[in-house]
Amino acid sequence: MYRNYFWRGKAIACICLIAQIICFVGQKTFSQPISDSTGTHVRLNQIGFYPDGQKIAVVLQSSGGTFHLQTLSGKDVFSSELKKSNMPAFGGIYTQIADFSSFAQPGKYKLFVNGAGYSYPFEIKRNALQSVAAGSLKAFYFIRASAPIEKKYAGKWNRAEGHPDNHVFIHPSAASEKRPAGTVISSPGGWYDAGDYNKYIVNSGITTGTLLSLYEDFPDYMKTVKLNIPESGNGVPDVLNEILWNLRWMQTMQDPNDGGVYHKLTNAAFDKMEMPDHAIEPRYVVQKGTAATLDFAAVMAQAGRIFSKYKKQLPGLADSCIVEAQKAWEWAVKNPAVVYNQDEINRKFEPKVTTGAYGDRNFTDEFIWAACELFVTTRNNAFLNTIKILPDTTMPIPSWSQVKLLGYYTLVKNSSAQGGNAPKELPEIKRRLLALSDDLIAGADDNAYQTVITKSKSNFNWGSNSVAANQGIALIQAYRLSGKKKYLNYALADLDYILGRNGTGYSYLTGFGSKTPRHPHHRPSVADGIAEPVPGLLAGGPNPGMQDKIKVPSLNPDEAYVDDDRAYAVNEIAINWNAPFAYLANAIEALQQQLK
Ligand code: 9MR
Ligand code: 9MR
Repeated sequence: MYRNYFWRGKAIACICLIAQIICFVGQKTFSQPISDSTGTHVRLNQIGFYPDGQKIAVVLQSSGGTFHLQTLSGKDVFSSELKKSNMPAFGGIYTQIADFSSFAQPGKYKLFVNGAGYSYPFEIKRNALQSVAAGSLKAFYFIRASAPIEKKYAGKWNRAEGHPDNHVFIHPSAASEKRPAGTVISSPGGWYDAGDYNKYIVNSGITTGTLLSLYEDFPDYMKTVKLNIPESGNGVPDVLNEILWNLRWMQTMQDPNDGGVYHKLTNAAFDKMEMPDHAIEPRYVVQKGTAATLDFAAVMAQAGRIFSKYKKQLPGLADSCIVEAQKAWEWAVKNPAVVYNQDEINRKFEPKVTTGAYGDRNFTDEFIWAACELFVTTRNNAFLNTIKILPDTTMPIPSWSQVKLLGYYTLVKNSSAQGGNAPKELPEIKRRLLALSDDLIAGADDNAYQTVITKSKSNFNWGSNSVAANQGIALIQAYRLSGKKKYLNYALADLDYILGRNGTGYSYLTGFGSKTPRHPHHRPSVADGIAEPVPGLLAGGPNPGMQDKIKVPSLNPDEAYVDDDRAYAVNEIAINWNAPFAYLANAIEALQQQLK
C-alpha cells in the first residue's frame, strides 16, 4: 500500500515536472516576452486617446493572438487580432501591433494580451491630453529663476527664490569700452536652462520661439489654457505670461551700446546638486556671439508681432522688441562670424567657464531664421535680400544649433499676409516642407513601434525625445499647409512614443503616466527632499552615447535609457526639450477633432 502511494506520488510529481517543462518551452517558443525587468510588455500612451483618434499599442512578444480591451474591473469590451510588425525593432525582435482605433466609447481601460499581461490603465475621452499638454507648460513656472516658487501655484514643490541675478559681472571675454570687465549689470528672470542653473541665449532662443509659435499657430485654443501662475487673470493668455518671464530676461542680455547679445549668463562652473537658493557662486555674462545675437533677433521680432495684439496690457513692449530685434540684426550683419569658442576663451581669460557651451559654428541657419521673422513682422524685404533663403537643399529637424526650419515655418504660415511681397522662394519652401513630411512618414508603419522617431537610429542622440517632438511639429506644419490628416496622425504617433509606446515603457514626462522618470538630472528635483520630481519636465530620453559614463541597460538606441539622476546624457531635463513637447501636445489637443 505504502509503496504504491510512494510510486504514485513520484509519478505525479514527474508528470507535473514534464508538464511544467513543456509549458516553459512552449512559452519560450510561442510567446516569449522580450526581456524587461520592470513594467509591462504592452506599450502604449499611458495617458489616453481621443474617441475618434488612432489607438495603437505595441506588444513585446513574438507570438500573435488576440488582444482584449477591458474595463478596469476586467470586463471585455473589444477584442481583435494582434498583427506582427513588418520590421524588427533595433534589437532585432519583431513586435505585435494592437490596433483598437475603431473602439470609440469613452471610459477607463486596460489592454490584456495572453502571455504579455496587462497594459497600464488609460483613458479614452475628448480632451484626453489636455492635462499633460498644460502640465508641460506649467513646468516652465517651476523652473523660473529670480522668483520664489509659491505654494499656491506649486503645491509641495514650492521653494525659495534662487539667483536674483541683479549683480552680474561682465566676464573679461565680454569686456567692451563702455562695459569693462567686472562691470555689474542686472539680468534677472528667465528660466533655468535644464538640470543646471545657467541661462543660455542660444537655447532660450529656440525654446521661446517654439512657445511663441504655439500661441501664434493656435491662439484660440491657447487662450483657454489656464496655468495658475502669478500673472493669471491679467488679460494676457497664460502661455504668453510664462513666455514673458523669459523674454524680459533675454532683453537684458543685449548690450544697449551696440546691439550685440551675450552668449550666456552663467557661473564659472556647474553648481553642486543643491537647491537654487543655496547656489550663490558669482554670475557672469560672457562674450557676445553671432548665434546668440541672431537667435535673439528672431525671438524679439516674433515677440513684437505677437505682443502687438496686447498693446493695452503691455504698453511699449511690442515696439521695444522690434527695435531690439533690428539692433541685434545690425550687429550680426557687422559681425557675421563670431563663434562662441569656450576652449579658446578659457585659454585667454579668467575665471575659466566650464558650463554648457552651445558652441555653434555655422550661422547660415540663424541668419535665415532672424531674417524671416524680421521680414514677416516688419514687411520689409531688405532682411530677406541680405541672405540666401535657400542656401542648400537640406531640411534639418530643428534643434538648438539648427534653426533654419523655424524661419521657413514662419514664412509658410504667414504667407497670406505677405501678398505681392512674398519671397519668390516661397513655393519651393512649401514643396520642401511637404517633401520632408512625406519622408518622415514613409515606412513608419513598417517599424516595430509604428512611429516616426523609431525609423532611424540616428534620431537617438542627446535629447532624443525632443527629436520626436520636433518631428511632430514639422508634421503639424505640413498638416496646416496641406490639410492632409495623415501628417497629423503621425505627429500623434510621436507623441504616443514619448508617452509610453516605446522601447523602455516610460512615459518620459515627469508626473504624467504610470511609469515616469523619478530621478531626473534636475537639481531641485534631486535636492528638495520631495519623493516626486518636479512635474511636467521632459527627460532627454534614450541615447546610447553614455557621455555621462553611467551605464544604460541596453545599447539598442531606443532602449538606451536609465532613470538615474547622475545620467545627464539620458535623464536631464531642458527647456528646449519641454518646449517642442508642449507645442506638440497642445497642438494635438487643439486639433483633436480633426484626428482620424
Ligand atoms: O549638471 C550638468 C548638466 O547640466 C550638463 O548637461 C552636464 C554636461 O555638461 O554636466 C552636468 O554637470 C556635471 C559636470 O559636467 C561634471 N561634474 C558633475 C556635474 C553634475 O553631474
Ligand atoms: O542639448 C545639448 C546637447 O545637444 C549637447 O550634445 C550637450 C553637450 O554639449 O549639451 C546639451 O545641452 C546641455 C547644456 O550644455 C548645459 N545645460 C544642460 C543642457 C542639456 O543637457
